[in-house]
Parts: sequence; C-alpha cells; structure tokens
Amino acid sequence: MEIDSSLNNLLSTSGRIIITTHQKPDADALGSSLGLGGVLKKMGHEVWVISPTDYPQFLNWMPGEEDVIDFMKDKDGTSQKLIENADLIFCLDFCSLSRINSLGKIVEDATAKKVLIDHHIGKEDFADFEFWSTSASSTAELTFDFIKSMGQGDLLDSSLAEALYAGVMTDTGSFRFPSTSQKVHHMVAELMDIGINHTKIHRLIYDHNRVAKLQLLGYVLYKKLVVLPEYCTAFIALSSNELEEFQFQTGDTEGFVNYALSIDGVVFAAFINDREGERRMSFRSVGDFDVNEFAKENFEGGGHKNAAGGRSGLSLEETLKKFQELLPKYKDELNEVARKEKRI
Ligand SMILES: [Mn+2]
Repeated sequence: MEIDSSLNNLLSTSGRIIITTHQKPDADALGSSLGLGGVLKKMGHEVWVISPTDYPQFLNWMPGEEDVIDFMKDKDGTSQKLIENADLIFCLDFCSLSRINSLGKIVEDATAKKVLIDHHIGKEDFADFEFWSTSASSTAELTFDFIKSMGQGDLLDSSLAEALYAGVMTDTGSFRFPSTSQKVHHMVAELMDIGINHTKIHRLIYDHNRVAKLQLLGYVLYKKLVVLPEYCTAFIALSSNELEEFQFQTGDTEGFVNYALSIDGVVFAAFINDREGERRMSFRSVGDFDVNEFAKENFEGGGHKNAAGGRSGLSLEETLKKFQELLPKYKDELNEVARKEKRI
C-alpha cells in the first residue's frame, strides 16, 4: 500500500480529523476507527470519531470509545460543525454514503479531503484517496497496512492493537472465512508482538451475554427457524414485538444468521428483523451463491459475496412473502452450489 504524497503532506501537519464509519458499527468498523484514531492523535492531530448510530455494548472496552460521538444523540449539531471544519475525513468500513444515513450528505458536502479505507463491494466515487480492496479480510487489515504505510506502526500500543485485532477477528469469523489469508495471520503475529491479549478480546466480544439475549436465541432456534430444503435455504424473522419481549439491545441478534447457515444442506441463510420502522436483513451464503448480488437486486443492499445486508420498506409479512417468492428463481443455482460444496 502506498500513500499519495499529497495525502502524506496533509498527514504531516497537524489538523482536524474526523473518522466516521457505517451505521450500527460492528467490531471491525469501530475497532478500525479507534485504532486509526489513536494513532492519528499520537501524531498530533485532533481526532473525532463520529458514529451514525449507537453500537453494541460489547464494544465499550475499546480505547477511546468513551469519546465517540453518536450522531443520533447529537441534538445541537456538533457533528455537522466538526465535519464542516475538518481538514480530513476518514470513511472506514463502508463505501457508499447511504451506509451512514443522514451523515452522508454532510460528509459529501464537506470541503475536507476524504480518505476511504474499506473492503466492501459497490464503491461509490466520493473519496479523494482510496484504500479499497474487496479481497482484504477486514477494514482493520487495511487500516493496519495504512498505519504502517504512514511509517507510524511504532505508535500502535497494545490497546490500539487490540481494537484492530477485534476487527480482523470478527470479520474473519475467528479466522475461518476464506478471506483469512497468510497476510492476516502475519498481521495477527505482529499484533501479538505488540502485546495484545487475544483471549481477553475473544471473551469481551463473544462471552458478553445477558440472560434475555440468550433466551432470545433459544426462542429463535426453537420457534422461529424456518428451513426450506428445496431451496437449500433457512431463514429467521423477528417482529418488533418479539424483540421487545426479550428487551432487545443493539447487537443481540448478531450471529443468529450463522445458526441458520450451519444447518446441513443449507447454503443460503437470511435473518430479518423489524426495528425502528424498517426491516433490516442479513444474508449469508456458502460457496458461489452471491448474496451481495441478491441483496443489491432485491433489497437495496450489498456487502460481500458471502455476507451482505439489505433493507425493505415493506411490512415484515410482505418482506417475508417477497423473500420466499424470490427463491424459485434461484432454486437451480442454490442446489448446484449445495452439491458443489457437498452440503447435500
Ligand atoms: Mn468490515
């Protein structure tokens, strides 16, 4: 990775820097933002991390998390002023301005130079500098490269390294997805040299359950999991009432879709929930069934080939109906993938 000399110039004099990331940030989004933010602060910049929305509580341990601005809670326009007065805006873990909701317009209109660091499919042209690779495991991997390319790898202390580790760990499904390259393992070795406690990070992220969250999982597996063997597909849908019944908090349903995908014979899984007036969807697949395409074509979404998100303005019932009516169109393809991947 090489950093353009004009960007290097901007980074060599201290300035006001905004880092923003996608709505409902996950460990990769927030870990990359806080890892990079910590390094930029040590370089002498003023740095603000602005999240379009809240994020799961199990990310609260990250260094600098207490200073993250939640745009949804910012009632006096602080974020807008900061963005308007920024010298540089980093856009991490997203590549389409719609992923940051109404922040998108403010970022688009800002005069600051924009730097994109991301690994999603479907990049829009809004950034002045791009560090974009869809083959990268995570934005944390690209952010680590970026920090080293600035020649500032020495500024990564163990807590910043742990934020980046959380990103690469979660986006690779704990180092099991095909994107887990040799490079990823080399990166982790370097993070371990810096002094991360990987066991602690794993526990902070995965062993962080409330009883109500586990009961919601139990309910989902017992009552809500629908398997359609004909289409090698399984899905889970939850209404807002059901979420309420289990005192839903952001992040509680993360990973539920993977249970659907783990069923023998299944190569395509969907999770749909009804929250904040919108039907949000997660799609996962095995092998060559491209959920990025599926989400893009049918549910205003996208992401990666085997993991994508989408949304629907229809009611939950209508969304489910639409989803199930689409399946016959993909039946042959799904069955072929299932045979190829030895799922059936
Ligand atoms: Mn990511």
